[in-house]
This record gives sequence, structure tokens and C-alpha cells, in this order.
Amino acid sequence: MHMREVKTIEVCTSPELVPFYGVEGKVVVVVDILRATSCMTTALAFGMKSIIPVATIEECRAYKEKGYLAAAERDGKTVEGFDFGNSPYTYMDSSFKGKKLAVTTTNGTLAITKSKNAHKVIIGSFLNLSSVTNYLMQQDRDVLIVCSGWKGKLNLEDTVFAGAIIDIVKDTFNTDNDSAIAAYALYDLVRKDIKGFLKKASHVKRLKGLNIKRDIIYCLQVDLYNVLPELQGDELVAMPTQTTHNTILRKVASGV
Ligand code: 3SL
Repeated sequence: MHMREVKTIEVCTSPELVPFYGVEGKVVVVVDILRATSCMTTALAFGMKSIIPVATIEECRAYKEKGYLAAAERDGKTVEGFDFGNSPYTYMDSSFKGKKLAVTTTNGTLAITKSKNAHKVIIGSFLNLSSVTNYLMQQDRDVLIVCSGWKGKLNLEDTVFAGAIIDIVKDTFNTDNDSAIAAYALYDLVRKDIKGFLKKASHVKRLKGLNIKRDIIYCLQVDLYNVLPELQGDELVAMPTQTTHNTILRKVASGV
């Protein structure tokens, strides 16, 4: 009898490296803890109907001109001419229920568009960690975690989060990918004080410089939402999720 080989999990530390991994046939988890994927998770949790991630400001402006809600961020700031930037607090508002949002961000939406040929693209953040890991453990595909990083470079917060995913799913996946091994080792090293460790992160310093401290604290909370954003065509929508695994929740929350 032919047995399927054990599923593999890899970590790609920058959108620029996606072509070296390839996404075809895989489940890709796109991660931009600060703040794009945390923001998307929040918006869908609060009832936004769908989110259209686009790589460029021009594409986003075209959606705005067609009457969509549109959010654009570059270097942490709201782009002139747009109503919204990239703060999750913007979307904690029931008036967005049933609406469609187009969004472009410095790194996160680029990571999504570069991953779009995958079997599935889902969106991961600490805010929906268990929804993501429950899904990964139940499906039968190899997984690539695509970290958005910062302008082509690795960042600490996405790498630590990739390690947190691996910590939970490691019994159902194999990996011989050095980035995945490194992400898990980093997570394991800092798991007891992730917030303290991430004070060193360049983007934490950048956001603090812009006086955006409350977003950082918010985005590092674990499992606020049982929501699984998935890319369907050009739009991210919330998929039904499995029941949350409370033991896993407690274990990870104590480290964050
Ligand atoms: O790069 C991105 O996609 C953003 O998340 C960056 S920021 O947190 O909005 O500055």
C-alpha cells in the first residue's frame, strides 16, 4: 500500500525568497504580525465581508475610485488620499459589517500576492494562532510559512510567530528546512518573554517612533479570535473554523 510521506513545514523569511521555495501545491500561511495580518484577522473577525490585498498604491487607488473602502500604508504611515492606514483598531467597528476593503501595505500584501499560486493561502497572526494551527494539522498538504519581514529582510516578530506555529504542529510535520529549525529554536529560546524579546525588533522601534504602541501590545495577544482568513480568488474571506484546542491555547498564551 502506498503511504503518503509525512507532510513538511518550511519557513520563508521574506517575500523576496518565495520563488526559491515555490508555493504550488502547498498551503501557505502569510504572516505579518506588525501589523498587516493582525489587522486583516481583526477586520474579518469584526464582520468585514472581504479584503482585497494588493501590492501597489495604484491598484488600491483604483479600487477606491470604484467605491471600495480602501486602506494604504507605507513605512507605518497612512498614505495620503486614503481613509485608513494599517491599525487594527480602525476595524473594531460594527459599521464595517458586510463591507469590502481593498488594502495595500509595505510588506504584508506583497507577501500575499507573491503567494497567490499556492493550493491555499491563509492568514496567520497571534490573534488567530489556534485557528491556523488546527487547520494545518487537519489538512494533508505541505506547508510554507511566508513571513513578510521588512523590505526584503527577515524580522523578529514574524520569525518568532513561525516558531510558535511549528511548536504546536511539530508532531504532524517533518522539516529539514534550516529557516524552520531556526524559527522554532528562536521561539523556544524566548517563549517565556516574547514581548520583552520583541522590544529589540526594528519594527517595534519604528512603530514606537510613530507613537503606535497600543497596536504592538494588541497584535501580540494570543487567540482573541476564532477566525481563519483564506484567499479565494482575489479576496480574503473568513472560513469556518474548528473548535479551539484549549490546552494548546493555555500553553502558548503563558509564553506570550
Ligand atoms: O509592512 C506591512 O505590511 C505593515 O504591516 C507595516 S506597518 O505595521 O503597518 O507599519
